[in-house]
Amino acid sequence: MQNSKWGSALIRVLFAGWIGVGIWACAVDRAPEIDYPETDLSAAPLIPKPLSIVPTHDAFGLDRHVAIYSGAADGDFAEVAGFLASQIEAGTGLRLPVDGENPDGIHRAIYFNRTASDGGAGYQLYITRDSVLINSPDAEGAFHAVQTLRQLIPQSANDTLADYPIWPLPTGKITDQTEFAYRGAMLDVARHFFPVADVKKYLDIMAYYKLNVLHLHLTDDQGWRIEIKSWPKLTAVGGSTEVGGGPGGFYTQEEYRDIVNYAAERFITIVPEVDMPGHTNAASVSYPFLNGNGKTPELYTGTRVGFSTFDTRKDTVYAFIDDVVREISALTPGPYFHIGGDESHVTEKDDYIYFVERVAPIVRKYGKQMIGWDEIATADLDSSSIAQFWADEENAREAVEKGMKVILSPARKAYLDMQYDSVSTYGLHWAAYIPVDSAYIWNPQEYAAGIEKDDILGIEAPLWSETIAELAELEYLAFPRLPGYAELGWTDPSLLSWEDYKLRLAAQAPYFKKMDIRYYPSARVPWPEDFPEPEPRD
Ligand code: TNX
Repeated sequence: MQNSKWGSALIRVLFAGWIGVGIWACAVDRAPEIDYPETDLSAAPLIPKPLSIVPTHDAFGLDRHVAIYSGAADGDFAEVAGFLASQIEAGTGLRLPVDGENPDGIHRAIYFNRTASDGGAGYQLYITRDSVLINSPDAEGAFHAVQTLRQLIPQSANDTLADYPIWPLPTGKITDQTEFAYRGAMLDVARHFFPVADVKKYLDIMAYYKLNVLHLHLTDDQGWRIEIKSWPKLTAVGGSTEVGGGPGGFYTQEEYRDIVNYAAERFITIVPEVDMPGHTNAASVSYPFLNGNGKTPELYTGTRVGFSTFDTRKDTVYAFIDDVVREISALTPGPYFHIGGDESHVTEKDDYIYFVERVAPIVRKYGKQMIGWDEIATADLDSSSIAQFWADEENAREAVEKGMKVILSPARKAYLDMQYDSVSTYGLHWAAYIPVDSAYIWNPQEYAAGIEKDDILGIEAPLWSETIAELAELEYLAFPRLPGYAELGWTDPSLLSWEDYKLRLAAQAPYFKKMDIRYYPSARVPWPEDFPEPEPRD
């Protein structure tokens, strides 16, 4: 099965390569003979690690003589080709023509080629001395190939090979596909608000590591962060502060749409979360009827959890929720709506279950699949809902028994807001201290008894923001742990080891620097010696 699959894939690829070279022969001049220094594709510090790498120990010279061809009549491939060109320009200054007609002075080319579908968001990348060929059944796979290619571009050009700069890429063949369809990160923009630009930077970095879901925790006790036109006080009142009493903030619908589009250009799905029936103080301050206790609560800027609840037996609460789900769903092209559902400590158990079972059809009515934190599995739900396992393995197993898929975010391994150790700045430690190696050394497919690969939609690394107010602080907690979760979501676990990964992680330092990421320079990672640690911002 495996063999014949690779066999037919190989024939397709050879065929496509042959066509590609045919096109190339018409489009390009003769390449000058250049003696490249020895290269080894298998030594490239790629994250996530690809399924297979076969090095051929030569080089493709990325230089001003390269053109990009997206493949005729493939609109979505052309967008991916354009993304590649813009990233090459940002990294090297080279402005490579995309789909130009026989541009002058072109010696080499990067070709996109659509192949028959074989699933897995996968791609093949063939790098020879004269061409780079990206084979994929769809634009998503081609986009993943582009990320691999970006990671192969040296940080600085070689200026001694010719009288112009050349960035030599190691040659060989990479065959790759993902282990899990859902490879997520979460930002809590409710405890502290983070503006659109910060979210976009996170999306840029996520895409580089092939993460494909950003879950936005949009509401909590301390703040409501998304404009709802039919209930304007949610943001006018509920969005007006944050933990510590800062000014808070919120996304207008236009800004949220901008985030959604920016993510979509990077093949990232936005999952909006409105956390209910607990974690709802900000909503109830804005509209006091929601909590049903006759009291108008005050804005909350502390960090306690589990003290607020909606009145789950009141029809007007569901009319409110219907409006919220309708407006957010209309702005969200992705398939999911996250209802929260965690830590509803002051909601009676019966009321909680009644609530989840009443919200499920509302989410379905607006065409979305419901996700909730693992507690929702205690309600009577069908297999279309998804449980996000964060704390209670029993809940996760209950979800699996109901045929629901599970997203793995176990707090002891996957919570980016856990401190690295007892002296590291920022973060909490209620679940664990999570040093960089511990964050990586676990197998999602074996983490919880009774939860098998087929039950797992994917993994997600949440970043709660009680202790972080600025982007630099957010980055301190997310990096360098985030690329490890990207690898756990993407790569076959049998290929992974910390000893190998830590070297590839250390090699990310120049990328972190280029992106101005204020990462935590953990001593467990052998960072390049001549490389400066990030300076605190300001
Ligand atoms: C638990 S995880 C929470 C959040 C907190 C987080 C802090 C989850 C579903 N609920 O409300 O922010 O711990 O680590």
